Amino acid sequence: MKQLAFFLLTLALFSCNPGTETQKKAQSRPNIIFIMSDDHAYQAISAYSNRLLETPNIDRIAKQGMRFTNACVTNSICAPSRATILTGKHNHLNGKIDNRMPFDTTQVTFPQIFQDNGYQTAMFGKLHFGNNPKGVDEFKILPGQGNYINPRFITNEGDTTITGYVTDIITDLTLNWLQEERNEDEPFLMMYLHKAPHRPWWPRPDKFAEFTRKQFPLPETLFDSYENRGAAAKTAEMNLLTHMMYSHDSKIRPETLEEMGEKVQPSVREFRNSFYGPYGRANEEQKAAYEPILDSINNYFKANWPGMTDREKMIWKYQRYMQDYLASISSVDDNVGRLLDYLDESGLAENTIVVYTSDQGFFLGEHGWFDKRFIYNESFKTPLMVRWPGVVEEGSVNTEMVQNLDFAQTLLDAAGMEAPQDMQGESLLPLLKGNEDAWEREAVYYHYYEYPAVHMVKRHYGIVTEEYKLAHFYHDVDEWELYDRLKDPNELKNVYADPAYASIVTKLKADLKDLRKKYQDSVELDQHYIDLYNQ
Ligand code: SGN
Ligand code: CA
Repeated sequence: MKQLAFFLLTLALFSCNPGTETQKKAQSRPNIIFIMSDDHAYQAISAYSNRLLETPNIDRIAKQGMRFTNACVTNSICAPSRATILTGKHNHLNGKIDNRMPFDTTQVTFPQIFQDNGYQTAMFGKLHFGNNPKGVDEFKILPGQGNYINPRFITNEGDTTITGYVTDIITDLTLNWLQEERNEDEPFLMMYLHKAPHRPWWPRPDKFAEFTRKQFPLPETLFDSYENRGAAAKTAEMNLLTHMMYSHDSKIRPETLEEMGEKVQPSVREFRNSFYGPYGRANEEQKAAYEPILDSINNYFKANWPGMTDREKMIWKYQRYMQDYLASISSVDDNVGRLLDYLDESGLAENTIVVYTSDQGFFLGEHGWFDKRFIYNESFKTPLMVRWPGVVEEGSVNTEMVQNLDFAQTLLDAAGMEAPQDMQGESLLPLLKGNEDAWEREAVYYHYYEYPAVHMVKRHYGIVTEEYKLAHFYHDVDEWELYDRLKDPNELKNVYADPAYASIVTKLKADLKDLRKKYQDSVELDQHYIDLYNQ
């Protein structure tokens, strides 16, 4: 009996040990799926707010992991945000201050470190740099912004065009790599990068039909007149009524506009290219699915637009905008669901970190705007959710000020790799493990550059704490703005000159100076980038 018990115990220990070891090894080298959408506002994720849309699949990541409510970017624009994510450095150091500057590929990016440490790495979707990505074994990326319909991809083996809808295709490529191409014995890093819901918001035909039947609640600040704000808000060109384009954005056919002549502005030639550029890629079968929906939008416009007041026009444009933007996200959500289902079915879910984020936030009619760029909340903040079974507590919420600057170090830390000394973020691992005491950051630094350019948002940098936001618009103008984030969450009143805030201004200015120093930004660099831009 004793002998049998001993035998069983030895067997149990023996069979247990390798299991635990494998588990440990797997836990220390988890797979990573980094999902990033383009311009996906947190206001359009139901884990944050279901005012506009249900996103049950993206919400699964939040429900089974951690949702960050104060995640933000260092510079609210596409390619710079991606450069910050990849290098773990602010744009004034990685040099990718705006969408135009080339990305310096001699820099170390975090996928390269994964690759060097025995991870398989892959990237599918939108990167936005002209250069091919480094550090990824396999990639199929959209050139520049890419296209919604029948998109072209740059790959290791040359260019290819794939028939279909971009969000579905990027997911097909991702799933195919996971199922067929990777080596099951090694961990992987997958960069799964959606183009949607970037402008000009072309949904898949079925979603287009579904969402054009919906109406959405208006944001409180849709009719903002930019009083009590600075010059930058007043001169920005991203107002729905004034700057959103009929054809390019609202899907009014150039022919409709020509027919209406004087009743619409501005010139119709501009609309033809921007409408038939993206839509002209559709084949006959695809067009047949879009046409009836385009007919109904166009017929409504023809019949009603000339008689509408400005207020009614604004509301109509907002509804058209939301219909297409949210329909595009609905496809992202379905496809994230396909990926999560596969992770569950294959058993990969258990040892895979899943991150969901966007390259920045977006205005969904708040302040009457679309687009991003500003340090103001809707564009400054970005969605962030992280699922890691057994490590991150299910359904947890974190309110700390974290940034896209932190992503590289976080993922390296999670996989047990050393981050280069010159990365400027902080690993979020303590927060992910629920150890908030280990987190000391109280303020973040922001710097936007792309001016003059589309949407005309002036250059500015600033400091943001949970309570306040102080921004300096330093180019073209010399203006400061201060917002009391707790008392004025919609950021409608610049209180910089209010004597009641004088001591706060003094303190924040000193802290901002320290932050600029800490991150090695300076007046000289500001000027350097203005000079470079003017060359
Ligand atoms: C395009 C868009 C702009 C957008 C920039 C940058 N116009 O120029 O509205 O601000 O990209 O976006 S569109 O012709 O594509 O509709 S970013 O996400 O790449 O930074
Ligand atoms: Ca973007």
